[in-house]
Amino acid sequence: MSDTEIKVPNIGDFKDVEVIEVLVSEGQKLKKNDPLITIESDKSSVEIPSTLDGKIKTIKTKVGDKVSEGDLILILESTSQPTAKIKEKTVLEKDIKKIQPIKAEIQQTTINQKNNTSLSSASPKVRKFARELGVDINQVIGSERKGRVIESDIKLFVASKSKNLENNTRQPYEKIKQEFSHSEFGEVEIKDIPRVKRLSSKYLINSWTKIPHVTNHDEADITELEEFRTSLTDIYTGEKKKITPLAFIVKALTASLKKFTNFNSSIDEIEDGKMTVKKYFHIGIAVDTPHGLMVPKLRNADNKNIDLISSELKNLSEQCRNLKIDKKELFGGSMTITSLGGIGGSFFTPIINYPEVAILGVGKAEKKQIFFKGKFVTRTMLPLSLSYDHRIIDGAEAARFNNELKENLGKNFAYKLAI
Ligand code: CAO
Repeated sequence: MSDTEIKVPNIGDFKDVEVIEVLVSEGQKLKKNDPLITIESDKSSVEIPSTLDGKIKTIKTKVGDKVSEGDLILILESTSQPTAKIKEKTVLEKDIKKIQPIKAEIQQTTINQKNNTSLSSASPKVRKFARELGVDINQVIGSERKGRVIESDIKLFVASKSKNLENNTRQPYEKIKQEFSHSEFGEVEIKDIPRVKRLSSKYLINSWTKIPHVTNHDEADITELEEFRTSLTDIYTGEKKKITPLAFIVKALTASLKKFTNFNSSIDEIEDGKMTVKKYFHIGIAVDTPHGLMVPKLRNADNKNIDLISSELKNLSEQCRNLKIDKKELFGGSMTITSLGGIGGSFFTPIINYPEVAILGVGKAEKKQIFFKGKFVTRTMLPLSLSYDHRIIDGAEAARFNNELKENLGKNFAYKLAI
C-alpha cells in the first residue's frame, strides 16, 4: 500500500473552475473510476473519477474551491499501482466521457421524496436536468447504488408531484377524461394545431402563469373622434379616407404612455429588483391571421401621424397574414393593443404579451344612451379592457391611466391626435 496524490487532470477548457460537489468522504473505499468531485464551468460540468482502487486518507478540496489542472483533490492509500502519467491522462479523459449513469429499474411508485435534506449524488447532466425543471435534487431519492439520483428519478419526482397536485385540484375532470374518450359520443376529427399557435402557446402559458393579471374595464366617449374620423377625406380625390378607429387608439395610447411611464416597461425577474423603462413607443398590434395570432410592432408611433399609422397597420397585418413579417418585428414592444372592435363584443380579459407589463383590449364602439351634462343623450362609447401586471402597476394607477386614455380619445384631444 502506498499514498498517492489524486490530482485534477487535464480536461480541456476547465481552468479555475468551481468544485460544486465532493462525492466522497475520508476513510471511504474506492474503486477505479468512482466519481470523486464535480466541477462546473460556465458551459458545463464534469465529474473527476478516481484513477486507482484504494481508501481515502485525506480530502484536500471542498465545495466552492476553484481548481485547475494539477490541483490536489485527495490522498489515497492505493491498493493498485498508479499508471504512468501520460497514460493516466488518457484514461481520465476516456473515463470522464464514460460517466453516464446506467439506467436502473425504478421500483418506487410512491413520491420519491426524501425526508431529510442530505446532499444527493448525481451526474452533472442529471443535476442540469433537475435545475432546468426547477427541482431541488437534494429532495429526490436516488434509485441507484448509494442513493445516486438518475434522470428517471427526477422524472418520477416531477410526475408524482404533479399527480399530487392534480389529485387535489382536478380529480373530477381527470376521472371523466380517463373513463371516456371523445369519440364515444360521436364522430370526431383529429387535426394538426397550426405552427403559429403552437409557438405562441409557450409565451401565453409563460405570461398567464408568471404575471399576476388584473383587468380594469372602462368606456371612452369617442363621439367627437368618430365624427372627425368619418369626416376625413383625401385632399386629392375627395374620397372618404379608410381609417379605422385603431389608428387613433394607437396615437391616444402613445400619448398616455408618455405620461404613465410604468406602462412602457418590462421586468425580467422581480427578485432582481430592476425594471426596464423604454424611451421608445413601439406599439404591439394583435393581428388575427389564418395561422394564429401574431403581434407585430408599430415602431415609433409617437413620431407618426394618423395617415401613416393607418397605412402601417394595413401593411403589418398583411405581412402577418401572408407570413412575410420579419421575426424581429414581433419583438421589442412597449405595450400591445388587441382590438376586437371590427368583429364585435365589448369587454374581455386580454393576456399581457410578456415581457410587456400591460395590454389594452378594445371592443366594438356602440351608440349608447348616457347621462351627459345633465341629461340623457346618445353618445358613441368605446369599451376598453386594460390588463396589467399587478407586480408593477397598482389598480389606482391603472384607473388613472384609463382616465388619461379616455381624455386622449375624448373630444379635447381627438383633433390634436390627428395632426
Ligand atoms: N368599434 C367599432 N368599429 C370598429 C372598431 C371599433 N373599436 N374597430 C374597427 N372597427 C370597424 C372599422 O372601422 C372597419 O369598418 P369599415 O369596414 O366600415 O371600414 C371594420 O370595423 C373592420 O376593421 P378591421 O378590423 O379590419 O381593422 P382594424 O384597424 O380595426 O384592425 C387588426 C386591424 C389587424 C387589428 C384586425 O384586423 C384584427 O386582426 N383584429 C383581431 C385581433 C385579435 O384577434 N385580438 C384578439 C387577441 S386575444 O386572442
